[in-house]
Amino acid sequence: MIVNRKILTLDEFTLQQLRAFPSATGELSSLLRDIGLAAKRVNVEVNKAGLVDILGDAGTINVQGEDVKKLDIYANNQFMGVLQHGISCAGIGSEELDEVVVFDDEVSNNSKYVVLFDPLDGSGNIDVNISIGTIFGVYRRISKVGTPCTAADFLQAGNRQVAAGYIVYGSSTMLVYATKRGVNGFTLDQGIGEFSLSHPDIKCPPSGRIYSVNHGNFFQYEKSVQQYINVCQKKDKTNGGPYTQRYIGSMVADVHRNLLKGGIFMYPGTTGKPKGKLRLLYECNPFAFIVEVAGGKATDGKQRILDIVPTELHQRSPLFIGSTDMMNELESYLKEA
Ligand code: AHM
Repeated sequence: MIVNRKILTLDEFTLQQLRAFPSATGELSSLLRDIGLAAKRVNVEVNKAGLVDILGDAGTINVQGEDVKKLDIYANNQFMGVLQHGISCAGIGSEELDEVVVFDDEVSNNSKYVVLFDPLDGSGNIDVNISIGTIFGVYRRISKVGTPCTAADFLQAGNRQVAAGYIVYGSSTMLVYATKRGVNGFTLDQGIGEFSLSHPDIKCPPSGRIYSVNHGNFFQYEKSVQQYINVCQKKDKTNGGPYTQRYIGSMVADVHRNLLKGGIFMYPGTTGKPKGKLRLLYECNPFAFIVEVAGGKATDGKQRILDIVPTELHQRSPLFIGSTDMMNELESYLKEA
């Protein structure tokens, strides 16, 4: 008798995917399960924020020169911890850490993956109860399996990711991950404490009506970006509009919404910061991978995000990402410029 399982947990889903590839080792599935575990732990603490003394600054400044919140440190330690004690990861790079961490023990040295993550993105929003998130990208290492991983393993172009995902700690907590085969979303079922498949095979609608950008920086954007924003504001029934502007200031939540509903998210360079604010390895690459697998596009305004070969761990990049039709229209302005 075959029991009809309508809702699969994250573990069941990854195992089911494995069954389709009898030669697969299960390392990636195990890594995703580790990430799911860390996400559940972070979720518990995020939900306590306000009740216990986990808010506020930890009194240190991270490598980006920003104040580090206590919950950032907690999240960083949880994700690093599960990956270090798991069996699938040779080392990690984190937005919170100056340098990569090479795990360098027998099991880790024999693992074929490295992971780059932003443990708590949008953390400026923690103390006002707005959605925040974790973002991660998984790469197959280029150094020899059996040896400690190296810095070069972390400086690969985003198109070398084998998987990427994010967790949004919001009105419900969701984990969304992509492999080249598709994008799937899992909602945390608090009743059983498991991520359960709620959004199978996510596709980014080719057109949308939401544009997300920090309007406060408008006069610091390049003319072509300003022109496109003006176009968004002038859309009406005659030309695919009206558009609506939605910007939470928490990238995970902003891009998650646009991925499901259709839309474009922009963090352009400004006169003061030509490369913008977002980090290529921890924020842009994972989202570019997810959105492309879902059918959308992601560029830095000049080239595909996933084709950029990084030179530094913490380098920043402008980001334009979202529904294909909206991206094409934006690109027509950027090209003219
Ligand atoms: P953080 O790493 O300090 O949390 O900053 C990243 C966040 C993104 O989630 C968001 O898209 C962006 O910063 C918002 O920046 P701004 O306030 O400049 O619009």
